[in-house]
Amino acid sequence: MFDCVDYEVSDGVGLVRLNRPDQLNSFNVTMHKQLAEVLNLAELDEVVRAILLTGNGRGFCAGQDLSDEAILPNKETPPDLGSHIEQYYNPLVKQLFSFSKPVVCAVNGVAAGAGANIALACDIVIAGKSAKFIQSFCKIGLVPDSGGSWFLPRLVGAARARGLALLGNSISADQALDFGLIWQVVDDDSLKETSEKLAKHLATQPTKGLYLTKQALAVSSTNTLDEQLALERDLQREAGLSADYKEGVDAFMEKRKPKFKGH
Ligand code: T3D
Repeated sequence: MFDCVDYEVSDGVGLVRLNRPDQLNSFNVTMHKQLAEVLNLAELDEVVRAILLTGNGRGFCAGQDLSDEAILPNKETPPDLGSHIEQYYNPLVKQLFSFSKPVVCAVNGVAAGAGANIALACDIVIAGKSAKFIQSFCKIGLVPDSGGSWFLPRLVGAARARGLALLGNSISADQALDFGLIWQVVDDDSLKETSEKLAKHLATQPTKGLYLTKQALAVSSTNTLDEQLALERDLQREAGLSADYKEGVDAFMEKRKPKFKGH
């Protein structure tokens, strides 16, 4: 269907693979547009109850394609990176972060610049042992974007966020795990199987309840305890009306496995 993004649906999972392997899946405008289209399809498709995002080839994503005309410096008309970010990266990060279904990211190789931070916008990040994470922005005079300056301090704390953002060091998957940046590291050979298994599991779970859970977690670090308790009350009220809540309780009482429908 597309050339820069592969998309297929299987067992309730929308499998999205960035597909510019020769450029380490760095973003050009076409890949942005195709990814946005695929994510919209997955959001609207009731059959899809989890997303798995990964990359083709040896890299996950090397961030912005630095050879792309749209962002090249030293032209007669200087580039407006702000408007490029507003048009492409910000909507992408918002969409991934607030997706109504769980988003698993399988980091199959280097994740640099915006490529590192779109992984952090996903709900659960699994990396292959050889993956690397690099906040490359500082090396080319830019600022962490794609939510990096928001996600990093929340995930790893202020000191590590500063170090990562100001030094731009490449950190290994194991170090990313140790820092609390990601959920799990697995052998490269088992990344595909492990991440697909996890996404398939999530696709069988109470999708609505998971979405409400994401909403609670998304705002907890800026809410007061009173605000968060009030939000939990409201979200729980909504969850309590779902068919999956009824199914979960019925299955427990009947000592059987629940069959969640996602609503
Ligand atoms: O408004 C805006 O859009 C601004 C937004 C910016 C967001 C950002 O993401 S800024 C950060 C941009 N990304 C980078 O600075 C990373 C640049 N890449 C690298 O530093 C290295 O490639 C890696 C550390 C990621 C991987 O290194 P390595 O040694 O494994 O691979 P390589 O040989 O450098 O790259 C392989 C090929 O991919 C190579 O092409 P070639 O020589 O085989 O034809 C290389 O040019 C290409 N490639 C890698 N990254 C990019 C890229 N081509 C274009 N843009 C890239 N970002």
